[in-house]
Amino acid sequence: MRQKAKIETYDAPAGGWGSLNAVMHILTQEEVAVLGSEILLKQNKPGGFMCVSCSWAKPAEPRPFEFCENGAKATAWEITGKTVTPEFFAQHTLSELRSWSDHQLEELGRLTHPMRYDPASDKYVPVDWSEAFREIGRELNKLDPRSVIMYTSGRASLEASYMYQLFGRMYGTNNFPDSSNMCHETTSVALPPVIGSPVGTVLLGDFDHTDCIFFFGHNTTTNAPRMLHPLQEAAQRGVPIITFNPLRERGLERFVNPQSPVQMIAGGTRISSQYHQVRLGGDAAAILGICKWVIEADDRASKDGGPRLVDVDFLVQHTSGFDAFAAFCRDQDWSEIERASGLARSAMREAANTYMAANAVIANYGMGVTQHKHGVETAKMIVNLLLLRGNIGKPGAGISPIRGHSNVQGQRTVGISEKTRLVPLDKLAELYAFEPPRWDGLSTVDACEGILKGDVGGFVSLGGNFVRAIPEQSLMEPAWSGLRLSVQIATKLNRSHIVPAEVTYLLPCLGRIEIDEQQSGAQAVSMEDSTACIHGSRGQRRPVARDALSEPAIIAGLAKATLKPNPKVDWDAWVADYSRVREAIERTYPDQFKDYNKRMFEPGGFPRPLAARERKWKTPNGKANFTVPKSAFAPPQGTDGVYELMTMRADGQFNTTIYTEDDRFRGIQGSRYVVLMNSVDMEMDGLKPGDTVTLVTEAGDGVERSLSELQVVPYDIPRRTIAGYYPECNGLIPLWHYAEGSKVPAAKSVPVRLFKDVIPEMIEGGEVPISTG
Ligand SMILES: Nc1nc2c(c(=O)[nH]1)N[C@H]1C(S)=C(S)[C@@H](COP(=O)(O)OP(=O)(O)OC[C@H]3O[C@@H](n4cnc5c(=O)[nH]c(N)nc54)[C@H](O)[C@@H]3O)O[C@H]1N2
Ligand SMILES: Nc1nc2c(c(=O)[nH]1)N[C@H]1C(S)=C(S)[C@@H](COP(=O)(O)OP(=O)(O)OC[C@H]3O[C@@H](n4cnc5c(=O)[nH]c(N)nc54)[C@H](O)[C@@H]3O)O[C@H]1N2
Ligand SMILES: [Mo]
Repeated sequence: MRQKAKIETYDAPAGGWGSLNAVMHILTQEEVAVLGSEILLKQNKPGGFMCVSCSWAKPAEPRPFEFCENGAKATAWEITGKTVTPEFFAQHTLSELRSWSDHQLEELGRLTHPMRYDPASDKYVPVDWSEAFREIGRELNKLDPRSVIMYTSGRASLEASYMYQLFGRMYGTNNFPDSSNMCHETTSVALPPVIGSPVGTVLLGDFDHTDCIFFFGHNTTTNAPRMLHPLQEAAQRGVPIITFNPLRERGLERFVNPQSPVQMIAGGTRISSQYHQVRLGGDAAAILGICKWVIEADDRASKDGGPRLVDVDFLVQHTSGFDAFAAFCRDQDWSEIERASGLARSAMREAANTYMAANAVIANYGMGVTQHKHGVETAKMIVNLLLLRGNIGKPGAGISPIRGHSNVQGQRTVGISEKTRLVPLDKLAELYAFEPPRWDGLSTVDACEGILKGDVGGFVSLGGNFVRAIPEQSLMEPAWSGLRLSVQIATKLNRSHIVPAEVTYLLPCLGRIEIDEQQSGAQAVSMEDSTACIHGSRGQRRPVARDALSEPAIIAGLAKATLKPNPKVDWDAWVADYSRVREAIERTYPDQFKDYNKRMFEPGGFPRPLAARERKWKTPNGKANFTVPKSAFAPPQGTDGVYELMTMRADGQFNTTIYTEDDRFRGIQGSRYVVLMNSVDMEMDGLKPGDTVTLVTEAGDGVERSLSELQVVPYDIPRRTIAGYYPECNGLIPLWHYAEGSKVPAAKSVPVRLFKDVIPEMIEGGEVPISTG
């Protein structure tokens, strides 16, 4: 039986005293109280270390405490005094550990020693680094490089990521799926053809000049809390913030800056001035509605000779496809738009009026856009909206996809990509005198398909928790035993480490907050934030695990053991002094990383040059392009008793890392096995708060995917939409259920049926279906 969740309405603002309490709690839990709090003062400051949590921009003039509640949790979690040692592994088989929860596994602390799996005892046993490298090198050389996956989670530095991709390509593979393949790959696919940049165009300073902010599908308070500071400042200036989210997120309503004594007493600032509870996956239709209002208002202005409501000069000079898009908008029927968006036309008019009154508009978005079947198209609709009034490439305006991991954007910048067209292969070939593979590699979903088919021989993981983050767990975990080799480079124990292949290694690495001593002294690393600014980061704390190596040292060790010596790549020299790696990155990308070593500690980071910011469009036709949506009108959801399930993050987690079982702002405590549900649906289905249900995926492919004992929680969410937590619900997502074009798993809309749980002894046949439509 699972623990019951305690449900309490959270009606305090986000931030405030609750945040301070949560920070104190995690510091104590992780046994880092005194030291931790000193280290927190260096978080996200020039010369200090860059937070290991989210990728939000770091200001040039930081606040005294430039960290948030969740950043503090992430720091405490990494510099914990707890360790998981060879003695621990001697006492536990992997079969036993597989019954532990995600929280229990990571809560054990930092991995201290390289380990090899011993199938006979079903345990990890200690191994020397040199032996581990040698054996992994030998195994890799026995495998076809095409059958080897080299996964990266978005935390590794630019230096480590560059070395990793070079190692992989010299070995012979382009199979570089990244956590981005489950995240903002939708953005990376959507934006290049329309604005010629795969990343956002907004800089932190733009928030000082904007006069309207849109938010689509991002839970900012929990997932990029430092962003609340510029938002709060903007809100105090009277800037409207228009939020689109099916779920009423408490944290997007009011915020108290825990660093401001006055606000702590006064009760904070409103964040969202309009809150539109759009239908799940209905954003493209909602934006279409807004665009239709703008275009029709402009048609009237044009007819009456009044001031135009679209930016005519910008449209003429910079864009292509406006006429077709405008015609499409005029043609659409309001009743269809209302049905598909779940919003009244008056709500869309309200948003359109605010949009038209603003001179500079920023549009932010997160996983509520990217993790949908039509996510690519929705991201393009956001661009359409911005282009109408020239809101890209001017101060205070732009598109702002809010990336997840702290360096996920940067990894793509330095060559972690399965798509060869995004990687300067010729340059790599020229610099290092080798012939890189020219075929496109496997994305995350492709890699999973390959593993299921038995085509994959080896899996190397630079961080992350692949088996837990992907869809289709019930098929994927058993398939893992078909792999010959699994190499896991990690800081903390997680599920991916205890699902073994034939040959399995667990290699402990230093975290970013730790002092990384190499031959030339303590090393710094760097990362790219969500606004394409590069920051240096210096470790601050002596490593807890004395046998752990840095990521660059581990990659170099693997590379030297696997590859034939190449006089053009001196792996040892790179490890001795990471500034040499940065020189190599600069040689590979001279425009992007000019004077890299000199500029990496510039306050606020140094911005990479992005043509779209200057209104130069690196698209095939040299213009910013409007797109006519093909699928803005998703079929009606929730018919025939099917619900649409979104899987999301709680306040007490970082992805698969579960700090606590609580979701403070949503008022849920003590359990993550819950389903948030509209109270009318509950009534129709005869459910009371606290009843438990089983979800069964409606896929029609013969695979059974279900999850039981989920406690029902009434919530302010649209009818026929339910919400549960990632990663607990991941087994419900079919592998083939992903965003068209980007293959990002459509984790935000999984069709499921809902059955009330009954105690099995009481009724024969187990469960009683109650979801009848
Ligand atoms: N503390 C903390 N910080 C994190 C993370 C973490 O786990 N914990 N994870 C990091 C990572 S890797 C990422 S990618 C980001 C993720 O940050 P988010 O993008 O905020 O991700 P989710 O928590 O999955 O929440 C998505 C939000 O989208 C809404 N939503 C769902 N479907 C729709 C829809 O159809 N339309 C609209 N408009 N909204 C919708 C949900 O209600 C929810 O509020 O955060 C990063 N930062
Ligand atoms: N259903 C559903 N599934 C999702 C999502 C969703 O919203 N819903 N979100 C998706 C998204 S946006 C993402 S980004 C992915 C995340 O997928 P991943 O990035 O693969 O997963 P994480 O949970 O971030 O990885 C945590 C592990 O990273 C390791 N680690 C931490 N720090 C370091 C370090 O410095 N170096 C190394 N080598 N290892 C380290 C630790 O061992 C820790 O256990 O999940 C995706 N999956
Ligand atoms: Mo992410």
